[in-house]
Amino acid sequence: MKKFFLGSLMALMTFFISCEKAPPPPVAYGPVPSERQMNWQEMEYYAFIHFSMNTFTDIEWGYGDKDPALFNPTELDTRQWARVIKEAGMKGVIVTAKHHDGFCLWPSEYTDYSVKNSPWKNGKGDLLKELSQACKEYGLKFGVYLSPWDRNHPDYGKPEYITYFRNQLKELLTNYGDVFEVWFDGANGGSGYYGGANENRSVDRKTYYDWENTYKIVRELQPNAMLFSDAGPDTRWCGTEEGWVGETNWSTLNRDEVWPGFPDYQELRYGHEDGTHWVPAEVDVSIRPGWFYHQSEDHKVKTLPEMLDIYYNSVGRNATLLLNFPVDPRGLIHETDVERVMELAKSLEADFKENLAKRAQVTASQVRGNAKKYNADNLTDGDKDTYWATDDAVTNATVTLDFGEPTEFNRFLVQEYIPLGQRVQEFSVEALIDGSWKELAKATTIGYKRILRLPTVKATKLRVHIKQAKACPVISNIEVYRAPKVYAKPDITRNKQGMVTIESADKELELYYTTDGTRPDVNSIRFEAPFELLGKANVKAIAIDPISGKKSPVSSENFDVARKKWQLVNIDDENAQSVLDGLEMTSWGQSSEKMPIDLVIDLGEDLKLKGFKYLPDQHRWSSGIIFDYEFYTSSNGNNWELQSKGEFSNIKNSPIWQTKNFKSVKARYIKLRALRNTEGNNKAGYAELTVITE
Ligand code: FUL
Repeated sequence: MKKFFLGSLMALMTFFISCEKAPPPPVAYGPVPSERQMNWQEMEYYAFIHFSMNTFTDIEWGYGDKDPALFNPTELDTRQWARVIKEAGMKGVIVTAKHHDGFCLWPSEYTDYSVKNSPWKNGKGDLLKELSQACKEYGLKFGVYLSPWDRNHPDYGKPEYITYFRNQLKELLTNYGDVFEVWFDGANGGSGYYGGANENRSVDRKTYYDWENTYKIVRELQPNAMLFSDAGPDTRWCGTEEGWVGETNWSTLNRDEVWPGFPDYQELRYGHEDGTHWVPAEVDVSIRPGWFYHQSEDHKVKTLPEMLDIYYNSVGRNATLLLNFPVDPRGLIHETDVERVMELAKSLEADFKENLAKRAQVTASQVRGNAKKYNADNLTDGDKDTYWATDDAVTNATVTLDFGEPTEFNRFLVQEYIPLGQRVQEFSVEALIDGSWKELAKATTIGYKRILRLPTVKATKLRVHIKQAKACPVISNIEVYRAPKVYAKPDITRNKQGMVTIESADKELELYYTTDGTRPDVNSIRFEAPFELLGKANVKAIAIDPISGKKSPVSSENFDVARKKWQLVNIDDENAQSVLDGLEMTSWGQSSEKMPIDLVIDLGEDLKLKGFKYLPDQHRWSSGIIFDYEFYTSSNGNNWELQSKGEFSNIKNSPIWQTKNFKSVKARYIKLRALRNTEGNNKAGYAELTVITE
């Protein structure tokens, strides 16, 4: 009897628990994503390909007047692109079907300015067909960039052009299978060939394209395709091409106040907190300085630490990442770019290898209606459709992850359940270390995904404190990782004053150096602050993990005498100091009525010289790269002796350090004379100039 009674009681309890009356889910707050936007957001990381006539003419913006015969890739292989993209962990690709110069990568029925008049495959090729097929083979989504601005078309600026533009759009949307995104560039109107008119044509960017009706074509032919422009409507530009979006990044936008080319475009980096529409940001950035391939940028492919920053500052800040490969004139993604993107893939795989949150017990300071349905363990169940939520009135709450034992971590990932809107305005992450709570990070928005890189700590608990939200927090996922360190070669620089700085991409590594050319190790001098080094020296540096002893590769810099006493003669422009500051990315230039242009320097003392080194301006739009030069020395600044003369061979394609040696001579003044630059105009630019002494 007793047994029976107990059994019935248990059954009754189970019955009550399973019938627990959970309160209804929170009501959606503000604008929310459409299904199309949701699917796209989950792609997170996909590729951009810039490949067109510009690849063969070595420019970024074609004028629209180049002969299609120039388009002639010799090894074009879209399957190589797809393979690299897939192996790099990306989910799709967007290709420049037509860039501003109007040249089409497909044999459009509506123009002759396309691959059909190029030697590639005897005019029988269709690059979009090949790429869309390769995408199918590799399981990638396919997208198109169609430039609204067309510097080739005779009708650009007139109503007829809109018909042409829409006809092209229809071709792209009907002949190549599913399209996941259509990319409309914001750069619009200006000078161009325009069928031979060679003139300036400006358009009213708000009205000329009648976007509403253009968008309708996309909705009708490809209902799942995302529409990109500065202003959306589905995804917006992030307001920079450097590879980041604001730490505060709202997916909402006052969409009707924004249009391509609107002057406050920097707002796009942050979104509008109370925006009227859901228009999440996409971060577009190139793996090299330019969007198109230039041999001169072969040495400027972004480094692994830079690539990691891009990933964490885009995907890690509630945006998607659209990473560009400038395909080279062979028609391949360049080897260096492949190597780099694979290094990134490997690093990310290591960073997110084991989700430590799965080991933790998760509890919250408050659970909506105390109902199991909204419990904190939904945060680690791997199901994106379950979430933790609080009562409507609660906008300040904590979630605690108890690891049960001291656990090392340095990455924190959190996701809001965005089908109910973006809510969180402010949160922090704390850790229980040796019995006391320590704040590791303060942050603002979350959105679809937020990833924080934290200092490495060993803690038994992690606590997320949602400090402020626009409505009760609704969080679907939390992950915690222990990412390995980044062992990149340290950077060594010396400024004009002779102060040497050594920097490591990973701030948790210790730095050691030598100045006598020997290999540095833990017994060498530890770098803690810039140190003075006035004489000639070879500085070598290494970054070492103090715990495991693991080491970075060694970096090495050869410095000659410091430029502390040097003075630029007859130049009172402050910016000119860039020539002597030891930083490769700062530069200065002079222009004149005609060549030659001289740069004269007083070394402040007699030195025994046997050569000089010149680094041209390293910027994307650099000007004044000196090609033909003469180099003089003088003991008094009046009588000059020619020491070296000639050209900086291949400097246009490879703008790296140029070293010239000459017979040893004692001098106090030097003069670099620019006779001709790579553009044939009257400019001379410099990132750095230094000497080689005896
Ligand atoms: C810009 C264009 O002008 C560049 O050439 C490039 O296509 C980039 C993705 O967008 O606005």
